[in-house]
Amino acid sequence: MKLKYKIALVGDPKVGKSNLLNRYIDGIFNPPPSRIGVKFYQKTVQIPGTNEEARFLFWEMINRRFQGIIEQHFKSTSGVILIFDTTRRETFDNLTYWHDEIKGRIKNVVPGILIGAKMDLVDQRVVSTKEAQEYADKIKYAYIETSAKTNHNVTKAFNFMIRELLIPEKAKIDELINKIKKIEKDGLKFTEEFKILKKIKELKKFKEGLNKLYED
Ligand SMILES: Nc1nc2c(ncn2[C@@H]2O[C@H](COP(=O)(O)OP(=O)(O)OP(=O)(O)O)[C@@H](O)[C@H]2O)c(=O)[nH]1
Ligand SMILES: [Mg+2]
Repeated sequence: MKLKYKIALVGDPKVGKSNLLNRYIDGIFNPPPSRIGVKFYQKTVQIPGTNEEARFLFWEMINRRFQGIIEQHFKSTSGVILIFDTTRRETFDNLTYWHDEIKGRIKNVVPGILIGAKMDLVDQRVVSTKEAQEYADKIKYAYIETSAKTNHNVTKAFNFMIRELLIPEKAKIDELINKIKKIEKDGLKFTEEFKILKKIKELKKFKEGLNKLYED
């Protein structure tokens, strides 16, 4: 099974998109800024207990001048991370705009999460956890607060996203197992039956591995 996902990070300028990705992928905070139109970050993770891997390609818009490129990338996006800055009210108010943008550009419904960034800046905080959670509930996204600076909840946030992406994958595995189980075993050679059992075992292991992927 080839698992490949493209995930868009969307939100106002300077909310902390790059730093969240830099922290998650490279374990660093505040690297030199990039000037290119669309920036990509890749993460490949081995699925525990199997020889398979899942590939995640994250991308963030850097400059809206690159509209054409952005359109193209949105087409194949499989998940969305919506971000606002907990210290700037307008970045929270603009979420409605961003959410509409996403809905307009991505045809299929894709899973998403909402991130409240810079939670380390406690004294400057202007958006409460409660109101952010309420907005997330409204748009049916999971909500989590992070700090790229202190590395609080960063991996957890991406694991939330991964979990959302894998839910349909696991449903597909269950379907496949059920289909295999329904195969008429009468008249099958022992070796064929053995193969079927082996396949079921493999699929179950794969599903277990997917569950482990976002545990920690
Ligand atoms: N205290 C604190 N500052 C942060 C955090 N994340 C980002 N910043 C700061 O916020 C500013 C913007 O961060 P970026 O990661 O560049 O934000 P961005 O959304 O990628 O910005 P653009 O791509 O330019 O729109 C920088 O000055 C960062 O140092 C955080 O978790 N805590
Ligand atoms: Mg950036």
